Amino acid sequence: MGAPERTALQWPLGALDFSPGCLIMGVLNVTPDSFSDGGLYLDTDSAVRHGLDMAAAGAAIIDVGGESTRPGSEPVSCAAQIQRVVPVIEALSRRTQIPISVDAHDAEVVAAALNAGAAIVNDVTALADDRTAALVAERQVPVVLMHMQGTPAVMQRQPAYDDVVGEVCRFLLDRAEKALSGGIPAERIFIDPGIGFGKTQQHNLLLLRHINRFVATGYRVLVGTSRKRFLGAITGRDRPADRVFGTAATVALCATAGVSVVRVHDVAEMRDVIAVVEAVRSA
Ligand code: PMM
Repeated sequence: MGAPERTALQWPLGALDFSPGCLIMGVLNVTPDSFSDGGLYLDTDSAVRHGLDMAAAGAAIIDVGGESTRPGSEPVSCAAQIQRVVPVIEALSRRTQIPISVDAHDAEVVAAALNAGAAIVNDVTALADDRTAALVAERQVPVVLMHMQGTPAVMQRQPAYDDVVGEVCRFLLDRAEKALSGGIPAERIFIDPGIGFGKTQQHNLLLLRHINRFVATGYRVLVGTSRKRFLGAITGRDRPADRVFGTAATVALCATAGVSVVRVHDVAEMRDVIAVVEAVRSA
């Protein structure tokens, strides 16, 4: 397969137009402990305000999560995740036209989020739970399949691969195959190499360097590098909020390579980065 076509994706609950190029998914973590925005949007009002601000700044999707997946983090109960994300998704989906995704993998949380108005499932376990896969198929929503080695609690202890790009690509193609056979059409499947999820510095860099291999699968690719630790290791910036320019470099690389969506915290800044890349690409 070649690169995915830059056309519109439509489904019963929403639409995304890829013709302008790479789209932005704005990160909205309703958690006390996410590495960058943890604790900032724990109350519904401030979370909704931030979501609307990101939409106004140019986000095409708002990604709402109720469980931190930072290295070393422990799972959060479904009930707690639901309590965090449902009021935010309900309010946001009433107040903005853009699709809301839920960053969750448990079927119970995903079902509650879809009932509250979410229109995309962002699953960092790549549909490990068959019940979640069945829900995605039944509700006819797009899904992000992300690669992770291990679980957040242990994933950074000793990440190991013989060929990180080949193995991550193979895993994502296998999961995409499984999704297809479960009734999810190819155009609704996004694949994501999972930067920082069970990867060393070198693994992250190799995945980005060869991101074109993922684009060449024909599936739409989503990449999340925003403010992550590997950028701090390169730039010497300890505070996630100081990693915006580092993030910008990766967003420029991804947009140039034909990545369909970048998941970022700094929406206005990355919108400019992408606008310039796309202007050059289409000159
Ligand atoms: N990264 C985080 C959380 N969810 N989902 C996808 N699809 N890809 C990612 O890279 C990803 C994700 C961790 O970052 P956060 O704490 O800023 O949400």
